[in-house]
Amino acid sequence: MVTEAECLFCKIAAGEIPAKIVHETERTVAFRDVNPQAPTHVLVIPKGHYPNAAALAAADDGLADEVFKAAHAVAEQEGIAESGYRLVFNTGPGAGQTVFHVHGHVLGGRGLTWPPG
Ligand code: DGP
Repeated sequence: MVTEAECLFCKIAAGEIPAKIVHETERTVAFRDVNPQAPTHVLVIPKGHYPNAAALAAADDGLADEVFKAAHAVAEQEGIAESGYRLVFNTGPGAGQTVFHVHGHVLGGRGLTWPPG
């Protein structure tokens, strides 16, 4: 279990580790993925530490709404809101989650196939 003190995305949110930030609100921040899988690949996170999407939803304080709104704002800013984009929250190791600070992947700028791998 990763503690908040050790959490990579907490450090990015705090500005302790550099990232290409593209959008920020009081409680969220969005930055480019270090290993992009599409022309636009941005990660949207709450600044507070929640290990996954279920924990964020359980917080029930409007923060999940803010993360969704921030993701759509990123899509508009990146010019992919009209053509379509994918918002993915890998939740748990079996789904491919590798960083245990909830993050939504905003992916777009190319045709996206279904089902995902
Ligand atoms: P996931 O597999 O859903 O937990 O996604 C984690 C993503 O985080 C993965 O696409 C790569 C990205 N990532 C990992 N380390 C860093 C980092 O230090 N900086 C940035 N910008 N992205 C990172």
